[in-house]
Amino acid sequence: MKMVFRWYGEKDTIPLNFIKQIPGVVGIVGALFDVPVGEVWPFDKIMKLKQRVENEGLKLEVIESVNVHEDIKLGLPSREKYIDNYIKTIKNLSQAGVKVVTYNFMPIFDWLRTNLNKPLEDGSTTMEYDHSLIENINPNQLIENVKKGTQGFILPGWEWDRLEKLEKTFEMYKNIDEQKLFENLVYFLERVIPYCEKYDIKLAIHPDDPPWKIFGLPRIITNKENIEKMLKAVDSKYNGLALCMGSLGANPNNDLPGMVRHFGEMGRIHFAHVRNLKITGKKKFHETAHPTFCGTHDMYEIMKAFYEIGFEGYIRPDHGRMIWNEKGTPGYGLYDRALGAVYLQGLWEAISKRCEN
Ligand SMILES: [Mn+2]
Repeated sequence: MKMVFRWYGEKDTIPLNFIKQIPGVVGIVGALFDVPVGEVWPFDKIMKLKQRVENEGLKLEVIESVNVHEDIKLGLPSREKYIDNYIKTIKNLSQAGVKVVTYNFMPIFDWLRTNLNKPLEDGSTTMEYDHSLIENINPNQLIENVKKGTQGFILPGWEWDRLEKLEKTFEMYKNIDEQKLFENLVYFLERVIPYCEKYDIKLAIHPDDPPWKIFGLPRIITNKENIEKMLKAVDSKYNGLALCMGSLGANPNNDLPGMVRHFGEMGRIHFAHVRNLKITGKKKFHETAHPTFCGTHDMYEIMKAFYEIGFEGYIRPDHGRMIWNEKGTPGYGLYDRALGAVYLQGLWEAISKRCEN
């Protein structure tokens, strides 16, 4: 297991040398945030980021994310150009020493919350999702709420320009059901995976967050069955997973340690987000600190599953609360994620010593 930490580049409120000071963190999970979705990531820009990260004694082996252009998800003829660009980006990343590239295949929206600043009893704030609120507002209102909630900080996965054309995009998804979206994903993978094999880049899909339909849009990476179907459709170890415990864990029917064991034994988990959350109702949850007692999921059992499959990939702590008056991107402050990184390593050490003796 290699512990890594997400970093948003020069606009991040957290300096790289602070990340370096978190015990056990060996690298950052990065991206180029100024290249529009669908365009090729220039090699020199990737190298500049790599150099910057390596100057601080950290590694840049995981990218999150190279986002997939909407035309690929929609299966439009223009997808060919965007897939060609994706392949060129894969090649450039490979030449810069990157090992894993994360992406997702969620229509229009990336991860979604209804409150980015929910106060908890201890005075910290966290992100919450309540499906009943989504049912009563239109997507434009939701976007406005999210925008306000960020308090001016960057929000990963949310491209405001793109979201301005929302009605038109929704119209285009009218005839895209789960089956069609799945076919478009397979088409993309069939074109890209041979190049991932050639350039030795593991492609890792992030599950849909939350793992159910929103605003009538299809979601296809939400549970063991549909993940299995996706892995088998293009049966290469380069077609793998960025298994996010937080995303999948919002549905209490998902057996998280079981999924780690199952997909781990298939050799298809390349990257994992490990965090906790608290389910508080039907399709309602908020994020919590990482330890087991803070939320719904048993983090010991999750880490034990990773240990037992002999996991050698990358793990990062995921969304944290905002604590100690920190201001920054919701879910991506320094303090709570640093506590998470150390806690997960504590579990790992205890599990490994117990198993060895
Ligand atoms: Mn995640």
